[in-house]
Amino acid sequence: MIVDPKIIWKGKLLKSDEVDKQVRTYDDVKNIFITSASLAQIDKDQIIYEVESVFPVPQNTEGGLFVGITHIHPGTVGDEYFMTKGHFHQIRNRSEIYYGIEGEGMLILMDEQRNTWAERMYPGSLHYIHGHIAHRTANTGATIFSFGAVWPADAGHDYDTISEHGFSKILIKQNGAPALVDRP
Ligand code: PAN
Ligand code: ZN
Repeated sequence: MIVDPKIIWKGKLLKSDEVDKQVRTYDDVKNIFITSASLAQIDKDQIIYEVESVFPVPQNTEGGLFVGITHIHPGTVGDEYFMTKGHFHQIRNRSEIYYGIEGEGMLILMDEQRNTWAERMYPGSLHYIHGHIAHRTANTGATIFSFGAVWPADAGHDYDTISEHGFSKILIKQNGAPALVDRP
């Protein structure tokens, strides 16, 4: 038997019978930025990022994989680039693959000892995110930054640790270029 693929992943297009779509506005994620909302001068409905995902197996399936695409809009809040919330995986040892598709960005990584570093992302760049490493992405370009991700179906997302303590470094636009600096 020969059948058509159930998922099409072509550039920044992810197509399947059921694509889950999440939209994160500034109002949804304003607390991830150090810059206070009163100074930010950003519309609360401004889209910061969108995530489209396909879940071929139920959540928490051991051995299963999920696939998704994240589109981060261009812009800054104060001098902080638009970015994702970021998370550790709930099951800490679960790793993940990120893949740069369009535009340019940065992958910000932090271990459990709060050491933070970053990798440039661009079309064709591939990033192996080891288990026990928190990950967040930022758009450092002037156009939409899109990247693909593949992660274990049972990884889960621990957002609380990051929303409580943040990453130990933040990515800011300094003299027009990205700089990773200590969180004030
Ligand atoms: C990604 C992320 C996606 C959005 O699919 O979930 O880029 O970032 P936040 O989940 O931090 O809002 C992934 O890392 N999945 O595990
Ligand atoms: Zn993840």
